[in-house]
Amino acid sequence: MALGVRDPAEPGSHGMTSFDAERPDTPEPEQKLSMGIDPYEKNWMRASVLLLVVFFTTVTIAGFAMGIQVVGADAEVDPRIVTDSGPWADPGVREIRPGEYEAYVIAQTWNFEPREIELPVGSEITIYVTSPDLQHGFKVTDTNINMMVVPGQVSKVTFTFDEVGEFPYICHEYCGRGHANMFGVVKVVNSTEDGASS
Ligand SMILES: [Cu+2]
Repeated sequence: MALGVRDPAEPGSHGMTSFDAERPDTPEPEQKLSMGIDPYEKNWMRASVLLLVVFFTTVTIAGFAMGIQVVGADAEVDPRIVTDSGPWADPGVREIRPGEYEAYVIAQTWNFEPREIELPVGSEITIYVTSPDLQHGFKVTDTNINMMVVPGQVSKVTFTFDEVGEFPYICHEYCGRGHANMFGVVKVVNSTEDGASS
């Protein structure tokens, strides 16, 4: 027999009964180890559950109370033919109602079409941007207009320009060699000036 191992058949040994008698004592420490969760670990678990609740709440508020949605099918276009017809065939600014404008902007390597959007001060503009080639960005400086432009989708933002001035717009998604040349400008002019689009 190996050292320390008791042969139940051995004369004088207690056989299995001796093991059974010891059993209630031995598994106890093991049980305690597997059931116990460290207080720090518990706190991390609480924190991660709390974070999930926070994320879920913000997404719910954004989606239902603020109406922030991912792009739906109605804002999808075919990037291969988008510039062939409709407003995208003639990008630019149009006045749709007095003091209300819309602009269709094409972002493509490596240019914006149009490169200039002119508006009378105080007017509201809805800007639609799409890309026929690759991913670009559309950010108007000194405003909170900041959109990703994804081929096949139309990015849309409505903004009121209350200050006279020039607000350059740039591509802020690196799109290749000519990326740095992708810029344009929103010119907000006094409504009395003649230059405003009509
Ligand atoms: Cu770019």
